[in-house]
Amino acid sequence: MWQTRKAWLKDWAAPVPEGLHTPLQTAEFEARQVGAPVSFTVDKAAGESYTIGQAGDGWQITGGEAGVLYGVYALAHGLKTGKIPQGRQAPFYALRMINAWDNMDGTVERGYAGRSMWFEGGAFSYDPARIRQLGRLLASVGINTLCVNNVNVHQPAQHLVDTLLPDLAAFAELLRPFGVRLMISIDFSLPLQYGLPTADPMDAAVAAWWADRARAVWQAIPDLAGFLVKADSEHRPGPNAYGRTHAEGANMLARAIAPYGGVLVWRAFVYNCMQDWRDTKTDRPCAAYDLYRPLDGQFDGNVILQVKHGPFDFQVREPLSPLLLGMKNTAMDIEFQLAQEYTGHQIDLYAMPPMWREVFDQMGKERVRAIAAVSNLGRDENWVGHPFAMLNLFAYGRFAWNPDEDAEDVIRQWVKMTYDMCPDDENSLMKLLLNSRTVYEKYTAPLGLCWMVRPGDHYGPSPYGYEFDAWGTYNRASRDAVGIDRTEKGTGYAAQYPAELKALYEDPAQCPDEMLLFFHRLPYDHIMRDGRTLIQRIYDDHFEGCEETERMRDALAALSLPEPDRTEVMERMEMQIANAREWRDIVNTFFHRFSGVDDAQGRKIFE
Ligand code: GCV
Repeated sequence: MWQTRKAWLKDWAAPVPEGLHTPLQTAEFEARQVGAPVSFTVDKAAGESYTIGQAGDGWQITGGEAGVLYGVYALAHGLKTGKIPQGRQAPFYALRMINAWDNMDGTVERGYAGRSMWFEGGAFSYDPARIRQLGRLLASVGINTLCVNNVNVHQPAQHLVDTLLPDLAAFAELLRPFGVRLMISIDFSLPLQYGLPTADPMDAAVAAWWADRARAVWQAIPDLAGFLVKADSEHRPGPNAYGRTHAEGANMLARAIAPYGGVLVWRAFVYNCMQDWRDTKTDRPCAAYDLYRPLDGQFDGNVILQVKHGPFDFQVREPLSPLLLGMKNTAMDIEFQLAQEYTGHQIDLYAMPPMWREVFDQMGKERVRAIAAVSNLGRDENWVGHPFAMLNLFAYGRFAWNPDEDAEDVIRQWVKMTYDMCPDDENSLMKLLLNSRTVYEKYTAPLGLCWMVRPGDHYGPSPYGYEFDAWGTYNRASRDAVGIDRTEKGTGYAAQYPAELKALYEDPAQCPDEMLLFFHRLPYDHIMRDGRTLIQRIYDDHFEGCEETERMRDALAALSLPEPDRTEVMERMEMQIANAREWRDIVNTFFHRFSGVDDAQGRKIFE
């Protein structure tokens, strides 16, 4: 059970009792575990903010209704890490979401931590004690919204807006005392299932149908946060079928839910997934900007356009989505993926804070109004499959609250709160995690090339697996060169960026190495900034990345990790090493066969 494991909530290991109804009651309960008296002053106007002060031999927390709960968790964390927040603390983003891709049959799309925690057999099915602990888990890192069902809405999740409403309401009730509100994913074509001849957003009967549904939904769950919609994306229905724009589609839904304060989160993950690989003009990364930029300013005030952080799909390395820089008059949120779909399936280590730091530094935190992340949680005893994958959930909460967080500092906090280790071990684990993304990147897809992953499950190497497919996912490796020219002379993608960035990316001599093959098609003998050839750099990264996984194993083995984490971590490390070897050998052989160039250091490359 969770209670017996070492985790950052280990001081909060007692089960959460039934009968808590408000965040204040939860705060009062949690305060009993702090080990010193805590008193609360609630000022409703303070919302989610809080201030922690000393009061005699105890503590005084002042804040809004949810704020006092965040305050008590912050106090507990601070006592553990030695850093109690000073002064008034308030979240930078008001909407801090987890998007669960849970299906009602109990499966989790791209889930690597077991089955759904709340769905099974086409119905809600859960252990209420576990859901209360989920509430604590989310609240303790400041997450305030959970979208319960997959953006790919399969039956019977369509009934979340009618016959399943009582079940949804009961589920919402369990999370409400933790300040966590629900959201649901809806299917744009739903009116068709209910006998309407069309789902055209400009049809008055369709709009009335949605308005009626919204009334019923908010009557059952008055604090529902809103609807999340994947439309015209990967065969999902949407407004395009009726010749309508995405602004028209989103606004119709937004107007239905506006009277109840609902937000309409509309995903911008739209591209042609039926592309002919022979077509070299269509370039998938261009798609979202081409579609949405002309609609800038046309969305209603309660629409939030949800944009994945990169223009493809959570690849190991992508540049920032140009949409995030280009939409000046549209409320947006940025979407991250905690589920490690392309980043090692919660088997391989991939700590995300360094990536998020880069994203916020490049984008500017003000560019988006909210933040979302695809969940990495499941029914597994340790919630996340790999014990260290919890770091990503924790760190996501931290960045959602304060996007100025420092990656190293967040990782260190998580280590401190999770394990009782000597400072040397703490440091060594922190460094290993901080470096884990670079290691993963080295042994997988080189220099910003994407999609070298096995089609379907997206684990392990398959350099040509997506090459002749319809998904717009090509590296176009040949005897002479690899990569796609995305400059103005090529697909023009780089021109979607502001001038300064465009200039940087357009010039192979300035383009950051890690993005080089994302923006350029280059010959294998292209000389990199450090003097190595492109092909040698590919070989070196793959050999080094693989060797580094072995060094990671040795470093981990030397740590004083508690059981069962130690066994789980070491088992997964062996799987990671095997995966890294597979990547190294397949990618190196792939490029050796094309280029005919031998490794300058004479290391083993298979024929
Ligand atoms: C939920 C990728 C994933 C899909 C996912 C989709 C999305 O294509 O592979 O599983 O579907 O992204 O974000 O909608």
